[in-house]
Amino acid sequence: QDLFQAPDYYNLDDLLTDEHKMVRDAAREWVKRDVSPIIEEAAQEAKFPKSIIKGLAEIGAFGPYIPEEYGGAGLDHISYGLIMQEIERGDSGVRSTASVQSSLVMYPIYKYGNEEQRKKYLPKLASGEWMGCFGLTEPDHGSNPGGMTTNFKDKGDHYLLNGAKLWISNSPFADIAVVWSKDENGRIHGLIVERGMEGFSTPETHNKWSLRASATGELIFDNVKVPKENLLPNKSGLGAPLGCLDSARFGIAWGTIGAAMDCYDTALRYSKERMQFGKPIAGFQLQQKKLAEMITEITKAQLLAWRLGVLRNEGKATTAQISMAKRNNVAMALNVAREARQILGAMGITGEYSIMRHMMNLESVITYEGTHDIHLLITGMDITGISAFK
Ligand code: TGC
Ligand code: FAD
Repeated sequence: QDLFQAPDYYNLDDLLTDEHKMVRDAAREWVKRDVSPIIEEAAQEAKFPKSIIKGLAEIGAFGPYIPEEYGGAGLDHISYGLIMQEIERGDSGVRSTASVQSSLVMYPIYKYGNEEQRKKYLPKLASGEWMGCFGLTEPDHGSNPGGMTTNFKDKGDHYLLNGAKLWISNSPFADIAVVWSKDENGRIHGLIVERGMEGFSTPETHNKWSLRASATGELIFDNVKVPKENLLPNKSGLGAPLGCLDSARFGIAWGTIGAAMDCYDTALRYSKERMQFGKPIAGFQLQQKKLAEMITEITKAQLLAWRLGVLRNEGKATTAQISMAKRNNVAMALNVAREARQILGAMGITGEYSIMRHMMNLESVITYEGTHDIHLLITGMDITGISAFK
């Protein structure tokens, strides 16, 4: 791990500013020092390593692009992407924690919340003192969140919330949840639900073979009285949660490059050292094909992410462009992980190396934040003008 080199086959560093490189290198150093040594054991034990929360906050992973006046790091979107890339080089589950906190909890509070809500929640979320989660998916509504049944009723001085969310990252330990639910007219709104509110529970989901170092769970609302001041007032409708997903999917498009880089780097080094038939396996054409295709795909993914970052900084990146990059880069990383694992032979299935863990993690990443199929259909809808969902 200490020898990790991020492949930069097309000199993409030349496209980055000094600030980008500084932010990325700080994240990389932290991952090497504080994540890589502990993450395999955490994954084996299926425990979220809470010790890393402070470090995540220190490298600016909680709200990188949220303005400094609210405790964020005030960086641009490429910096956000680079931080996600470095974290996911360590583990997709750790990146999940950062994605959720930044894009799915801080972003909606910043964008759709009022000034009191921003001041109350954002600084504590940026420092990691409070952790958040994002409740959109329900047991019967995953790809189609617009069909959600979680709902709230206006009871005069409070809202009464009922329903359930499933597959929620960070829910078992989160202090607050941004919950999407329908009002009496069927309109979707965001509510901030706080741990400790009566009728609110967050049971953990066990037996995952993927993202084992990330805690996943349910959100159950049984007549929860939510104060009226906890409703996010500035946007409603399905577009509100979907806007948050744009930000999280952007981070995943970058993050998965990190997982792919780690797999490639590990496989390249292993192939140069592992001798069979009297020579390093790196000398066999079949292994060179795998490695050459990996670096080609990583390089293409880097270019896609960088350009998307420029567009996002300019406020021009569309949902469909983000979908294309999320879909392409996750699939790329999963393919790289599968090929890299084979290069390591039997060693590839052990926890001595990170590849199998990345591979299993990426099976979640290709499903969450919109499945591989859904992103293809978003592209299809964009280029044809016809929705396959209606
Ligand atoms: P559709 O009719 O297309 O849109 C409904 C309304 O929303 C507007 N809209 C957007 N607004 C802002 N930003 C966007 N990206 C938007 N996309 C759409 C749209 O204009 C419309 O507005 P209006 O005013 O006309 O009502 O909606 P649909 O019901 O047909 O669904 C479209 C579809 C299938 C693409 C969407 O539902 C979707 O993306 N489904 C996938 C669900 C998903 O990604 N869930 C993710 C849950 S969170 C998660 O997985 C976290 S994992 C975190 C981790 O650990 O890292
Ligand atoms: P389904 O929607 O049931 O899809 C099943 C299959 O059908 C998929 O292959 C899908 O592509 C396909 N399919 C569905 N609709 C169509 C269609 N119209 N056309 C063609 N094929 C279709 N959600 C949150 O809200 N917050 C979180 O923090 C969160 N964290 C997660 C963490 C993990 C580890 C996982 C695994 C999931 C998480 N999710 C979270 C949920 C995630 O977003 C959903 O799993 C995802 O959106 C897919 O929903 P589903 O699992 O219900 O699959």
